[in-house]
Amino acid sequence: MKPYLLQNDQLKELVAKIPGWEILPNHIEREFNFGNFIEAFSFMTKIALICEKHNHHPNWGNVYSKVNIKLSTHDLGGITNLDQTVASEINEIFKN
Ligand code: H2B
Repeated sequence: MKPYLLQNDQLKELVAKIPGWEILPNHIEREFNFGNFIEAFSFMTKIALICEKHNHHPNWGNVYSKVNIKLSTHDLGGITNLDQTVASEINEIFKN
């Protein structure tokens, strides 16, 4: 998938497309809460596989049962369709 920067109208629509994610000027961000560290880390290992598949990697952090994920496309300096795709796939894993 070739990444392209999302335009203002596309960024407005993003809110509805990736529920739970905050749309900021240069990145999107969501915090996930789990019952314990093992659940949080297991979620991160699933995400790592998605990221490798898309060659697109998060800026993220984990403190015990919380996982904070920031996505942006460094190569293009903003939020792209690739960030949207990875965020959607992360939301899907979180639901299941
Ligand atoms: N991840 C993210 N989030 N943004 C990028 O621009 C990016 C990446 N670029 N992962 C990729 C790797 C690029 O640097 C390598 C060389 O393919």
